[in-house]
Amino acid sequence: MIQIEQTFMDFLLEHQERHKRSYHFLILMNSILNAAKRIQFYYSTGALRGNLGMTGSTNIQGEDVLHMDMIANELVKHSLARSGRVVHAIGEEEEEIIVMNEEGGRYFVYYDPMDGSSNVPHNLPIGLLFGVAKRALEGAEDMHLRAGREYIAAGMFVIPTGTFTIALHNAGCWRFHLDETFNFVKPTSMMLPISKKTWELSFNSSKRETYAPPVQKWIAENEKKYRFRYMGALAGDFHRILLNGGLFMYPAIVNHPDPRKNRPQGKLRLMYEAAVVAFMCREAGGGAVDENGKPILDIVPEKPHQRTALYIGSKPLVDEITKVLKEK
Ligand code: AFP
Repeated sequence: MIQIEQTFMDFLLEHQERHKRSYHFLILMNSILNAAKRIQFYYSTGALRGNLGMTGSTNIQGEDVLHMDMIANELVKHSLARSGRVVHAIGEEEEEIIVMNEEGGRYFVYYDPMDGSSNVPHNLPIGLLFGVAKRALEGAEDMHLRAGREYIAAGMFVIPTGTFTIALHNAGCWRFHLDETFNFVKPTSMMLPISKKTWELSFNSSKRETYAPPVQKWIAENEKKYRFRYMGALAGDFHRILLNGGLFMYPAIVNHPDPRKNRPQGKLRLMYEAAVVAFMCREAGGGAVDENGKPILDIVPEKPHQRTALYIGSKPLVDEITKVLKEK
């Protein structure tokens, strides 16, 4: 008898039918999977095709745009539009809200098509991050920007490793792996480990002196207790935290020797970076807060590319750092 692995779409179909939900979400997720597979292909062949370089232009975030940023963004936008299920989308490379099917669309999608672009020239892991929220099906839809707690799903593809992790509202956090038939298969439930044995700390150590002194003090008192790992791509670093436990931090920059380089509002983008991993972390039994110790999922965005500080991971460590942040 041959071993036939359960695919993500099998898994999602069962989930939708178990909860007597529509097939619209399957069609949306299929479009996101198509985009991820195409990004995986372009990135894996990037060096051969000469696509790992710069375009010479800068994006809304003031960052240099890579060819792969553009390619990934085009692939995601194309797939979402083709699904016909998206009211509007917000993407890291797009200044404005991307209006798609305002009449017939059912979902809002927030995405970072190429997270960790500093790894691209080295063909090292990058991420496709996405969050999904649903429009009001009864009554008028006010098109407000959704807080993380309103998301119905959030996920990330770590490319080119072929891993896909998705969380569904009140239905857990699941990891899938790309098989030889280019299907994501073998659903594995992800829960942050209780035992501290494998816990890790992850932050940009070269910036620690620019963090708030109480945060620096907490790091100095705790860093010898845990392994340190940092790859400079949220998707990759959070991918590790989900399996090993611990704490990933991208604190506010408030103590930079050059005050113009301070970032009291944080660096990471709220809607398509922080809220995405925070939603997944909640479903995996963890927590996530901002620089004031406020739950990331409770932050109501005022603008699409709003930034935030992020402290995310195992609940006991998040509770510890929340206490420090609230007392500062
Ligand atoms: P890009 O996607 O713009 O490269 O930014 C990556 C990121 O938003 C996030 O993935 C990393 O955790 C963080 O920035 C890395 O920032 P540093 O290079 O300052 O450590």
